[in-house]
Amino acid sequence: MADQPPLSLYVPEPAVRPGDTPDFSNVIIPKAGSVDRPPVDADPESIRDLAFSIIRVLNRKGEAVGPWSGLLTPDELLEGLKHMMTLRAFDARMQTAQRQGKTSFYMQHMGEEAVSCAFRQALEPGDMNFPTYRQAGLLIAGGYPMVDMMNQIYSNEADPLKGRQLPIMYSSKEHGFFSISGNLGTQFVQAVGWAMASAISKDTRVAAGWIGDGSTAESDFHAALVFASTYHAPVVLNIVNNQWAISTFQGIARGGSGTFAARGLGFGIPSLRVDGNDYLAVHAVAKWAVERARRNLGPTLVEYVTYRVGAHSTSDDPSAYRPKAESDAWPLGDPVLRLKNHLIKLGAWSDERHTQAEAEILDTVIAAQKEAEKHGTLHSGGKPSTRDMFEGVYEEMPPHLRRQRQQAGV
Ligand SMILES: Cc1ncc(C[n+]2csc(CCOP(=O)(O)OP(=O)(O)O)c2C)c(N)n1
Ligand SMILES: [Mg+2]
Repeated sequence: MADQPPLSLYVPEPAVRPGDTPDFSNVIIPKAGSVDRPPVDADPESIRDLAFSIIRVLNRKGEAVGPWSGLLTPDELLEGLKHMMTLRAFDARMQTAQRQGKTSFYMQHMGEEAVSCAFRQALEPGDMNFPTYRQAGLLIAGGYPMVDMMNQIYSNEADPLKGRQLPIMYSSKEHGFFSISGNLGTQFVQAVGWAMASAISKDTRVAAGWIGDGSTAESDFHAALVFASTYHAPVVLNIVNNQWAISTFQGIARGGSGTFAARGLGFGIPSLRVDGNDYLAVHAVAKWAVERARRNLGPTLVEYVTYRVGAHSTSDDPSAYRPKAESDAWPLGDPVLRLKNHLIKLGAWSDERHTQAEAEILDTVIAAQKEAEKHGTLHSGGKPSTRDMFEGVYEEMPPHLRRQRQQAGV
């Protein structure tokens, strides 16, 4: 073997680094309306190309085109626009609140608002999401009170989770939002397990699992695909490819070729890629996948192609690892602007009405914030009581906790 060149490993590298010109030439974007819409019971073998393309509805002129269009009325689209605008305004206020020391930690959704807001509209009451910290749009679009989210962010006396979770790790069974697990990847196995339980108990509710591009490298991702495909679990498996996993570019988890969606093909799972910044496309694909689950046709894997515009969290500074202007160069645009332009094109909206709606939404968010701050913020006002720490976990408190509570004198 002495005449063989030495072996070496391939280590994927991002195309550009801080100071370089952004380069998204590797993101191949098909024309809006150009990807087929197969029937939901299509043979997975016959739709393999959907894992390598990008389903898009809104074209550059703001028109909705092609076989995935036409599912939502102008009123429903307007509602969707307001959900995304609310999430964006909420994020901006909470980001500032963190800088003001009112909370320890916050994570924004900037640029990814369409993914969770539009997906939520494809579900029925009783369906269950297993989300990550980047899907608060499921709650905003699902009608969960903003003030409850803020109470948790502030860890105040009205925190619905009583200080047991990180500020943004919400939980609401009634809103189909399973407690966020901090250990990424677990959402996928939990969603598949919940979906299997729903089928075993002959229920009609379906589940949705959520994972980021980086987290698909966790073994839980693959284990979930094994169980979902073997038992045809009624679950939608969502991969949000926002190009970054903190400072790690998506090519590390994906490897040098293929797509995240294509990982489902080896399991025989119908796998689709969709423009994550196109509210209409996200909703149409979500509907397709949810219908498959509901009709007992089994799992669907969906990759949302999007971009994380903001920092990973309030503890992160992206200028250390990517060009400052990279988000401006992202070729799929801004989801809020794209839906706004579509509604203007339909004659259902205008710049003036948009500006007015922005002001009204900001007022609503500020009012919720004032209400939450009456109950305290991180360093001032009321806190969850020490007694609360012992409640709400066990139906009947075990003896060791009773002893500890006595020792704490509460
Ligand atoms: C099992 C596990 N490993 C590591 C972390 C630390 N961590 C938190 S967020 C994150 C990046 C995740 O990136 P991605 O999956 O792409 O999701 P995104 O934040 O982009 O939505 C990491 C590594 C974690 N929470 N859980
Ligand atoms: Mg990511």
